[in-house]
Amino acid sequence: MTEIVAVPKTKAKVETERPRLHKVILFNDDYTPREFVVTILKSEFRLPEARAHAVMLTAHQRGACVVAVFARDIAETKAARATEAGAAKGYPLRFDTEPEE
Ligand code: TYC
Repeated sequence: MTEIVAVPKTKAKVETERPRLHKVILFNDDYTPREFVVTILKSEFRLPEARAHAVMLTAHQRGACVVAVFARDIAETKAARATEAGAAKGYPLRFDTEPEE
């Protein structure tokens, strides 16, 4: 028996894109104490004191500031935990995530 095997002329090209990193963004509000924001940036995001203070100040002055970038699930978990830490104290402090370009 003669078997006819069709050989594909083109080779399937497998391209896996690297998963995008996600930014954690801190938003300003009128109620959360500055020191509390700095404390959260240090404890949840491991920012050194000076960096935490600079990020807090930029959000305070400009309305928002990128805290750091992480893999998506880590960014989302940290943003949620940090937002919850503020809510637990009755503050409207908000962190969100956004994919990097
Ligand atoms: N604007 C707040 C205040 O004056 C401090 C603050 C800074 C709050 C940054 C949130 O993301 C923030 N008490």
